Amino acid sequence: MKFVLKIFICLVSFTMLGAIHAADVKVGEIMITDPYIRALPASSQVTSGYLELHNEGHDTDHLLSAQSRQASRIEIHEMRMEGEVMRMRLLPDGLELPKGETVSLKPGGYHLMIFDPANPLLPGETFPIELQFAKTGTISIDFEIKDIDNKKKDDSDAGHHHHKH
Ligand SMILES: [Cu+2]
Repeated sequence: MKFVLKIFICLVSFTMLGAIHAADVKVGEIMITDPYIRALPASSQVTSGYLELHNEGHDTDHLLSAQSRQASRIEIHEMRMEGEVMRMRLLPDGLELPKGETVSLKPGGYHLMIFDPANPLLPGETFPIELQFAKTGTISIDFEIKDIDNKKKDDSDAGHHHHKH
């Protein structure tokens, strides 16, 4: 089953709060907005990645997996409340991307779990991740490294600190 993937990349930069924001990227029918990972101290062995995926096509697509040449592995995770406990779990089948809808990977919800990222993760630099989609194929994205803990001290994503593998 071979096919030639025609890639149309549309770069749209825009400003937010006066700063240059990460570019949107469109490949096939998938629009990717604001891809970033969490900057962490050099001793950290795991961090998380976030982005928005908008499926502009007429069919459901799936984010199946992700990897990076700068990490030992990447998993697709879900974080949610079970009773009063915030829990995180691996989504072995990835994420469904219904047609016409936006699926957000964000702190406290879906995220990419990045194991053994190459250090240091310096804010303002980028981190390459390849995303595999069922229909769209592979998309390579440079995720911006952001020091989000400095901006949101009481981030509800703190459950990551208890995450062990
Ligand atoms: Cu996780």
